[in-house]
Amino acid sequence: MDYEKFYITTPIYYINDKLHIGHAYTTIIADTIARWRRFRGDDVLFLTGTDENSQKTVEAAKKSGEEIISYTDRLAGAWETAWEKLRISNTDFIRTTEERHITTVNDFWERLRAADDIYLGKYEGLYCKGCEAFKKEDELVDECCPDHKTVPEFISEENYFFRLSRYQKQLLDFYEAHGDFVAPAHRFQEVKSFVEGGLEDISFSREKQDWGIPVPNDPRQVIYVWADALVNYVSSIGIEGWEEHPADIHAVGKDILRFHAVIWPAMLMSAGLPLPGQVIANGYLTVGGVKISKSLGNAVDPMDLAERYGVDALRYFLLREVPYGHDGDYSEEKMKERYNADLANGLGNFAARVSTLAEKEELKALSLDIEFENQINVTNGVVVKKMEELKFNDALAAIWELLSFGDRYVNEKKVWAIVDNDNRRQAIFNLVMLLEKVAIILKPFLPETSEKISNAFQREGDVIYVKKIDALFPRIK
Ligand code: ME8
Repeated sequence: MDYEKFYITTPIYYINDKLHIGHAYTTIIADTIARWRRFRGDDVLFLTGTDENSQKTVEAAKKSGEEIISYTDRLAGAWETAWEKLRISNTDFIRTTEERHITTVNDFWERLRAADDIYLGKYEGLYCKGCEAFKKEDELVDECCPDHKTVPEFISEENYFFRLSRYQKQLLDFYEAHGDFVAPAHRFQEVKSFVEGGLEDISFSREKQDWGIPVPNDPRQVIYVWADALVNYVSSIGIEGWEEHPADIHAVGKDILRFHAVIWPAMLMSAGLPLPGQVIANGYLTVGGVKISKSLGNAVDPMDLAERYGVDALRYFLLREVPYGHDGDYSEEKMKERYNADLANGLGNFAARVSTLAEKEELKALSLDIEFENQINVTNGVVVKKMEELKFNDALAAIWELLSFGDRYVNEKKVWAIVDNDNRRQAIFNLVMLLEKVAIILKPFLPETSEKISNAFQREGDVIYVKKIDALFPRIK
């Protein structure tokens, strides 16, 4: 078969706590794209994992009174299980404490050093532990990190630096030549302005830390979280694998876009390795306008939502409710509203209606009425285009328009009451084909539901049997 390789990644997440809906959001976006690509025939590598070499891990282990190794094993296991429960279709799960990663980080460091891009210097400045990042005064609000609402710590130490400043022109040229390197476009603009403003060399190691990957040939220092974490994308497939086919898409949140769109490409340039195809950044999920975060204590548990509404309902809500790249506010009322209106009344009701009509008939394959054929083609075209534009919400809206078209047809034709056998069968055949098409195209978005609907269809020769599809999404009060 003639398929193409496609490689997509999520951020590797910190393990100082269990996951919340913000992490699930980015991972579900990446999963939808991964499934979409498979659906279109690509051979997909999909990587997620855990970022363990952080002071956050040390503190969290201490807090829970565990040895750090057993703590990291337990938490990484919990994240992996959570992704399984959410039906995430990742093909690899990387932990930064794994040997394959440590080896790659060492090789990578060697390459940067050989390019004369690593030097020892003195760092003085403010550090936010929540972000694991150095902050400038003008990034603070009331002297606090705007994301973590904590006062950063003043640090003065000897560090290894990365000559990021050297890459300003190369980065700008690269952005110029790759007009969709960052999506959505407004985020790319932010990245370009930042780089145009000038780049300073950045600290790539930390002193006096007892947890993390030691700097090669200088065990007094550990490699700074980001210089370590970003390399995970290469560790999964090896340097040779990356040279052959680098990541096509890094899916991240806007908080870490600069690391991925500025520092990471510069590191790859320095290492003489190819650059990823695209970095896509989602906005923040908020509650009452405030970013959901572990440290702010306003986390929403996606596992609880998946339990109560179903995994597909959670996926549907996140993909449909929030235009990609923008912030979106979460509330249980909105979740329930979407669920009842679009899933219980919309898709669920339509599937029940059509399958009820169809189960009483012996349906021979007919040719589809032209208006159905047209409508289905239009939907297909819109979905393909919207997926290219990362407008998941519009792609879903288009599928729901197709459902409404089908619903209107049932009502207007009063299909259940058509007396003429041929006419009735033709009408029902149209509807069955439409429902089957919906099930197929929903596969990347709502994998479980798609499967449930498809399983209700059975073909024997040119006869199609349809089983009744009972409440896919029972109404929730
Ligand atoms: O930053 N809304 O890990 P992290 C939307 N280890 N997305 C959110 C979100 C929210 N409220 N909160 C978190 C790290 N996210 C590093 C990454 S990658 C080489 C290293 C998502 O556990 C979003 O994707 O803090 C964000 O970028 C990521 O979780 C941060 O996860």
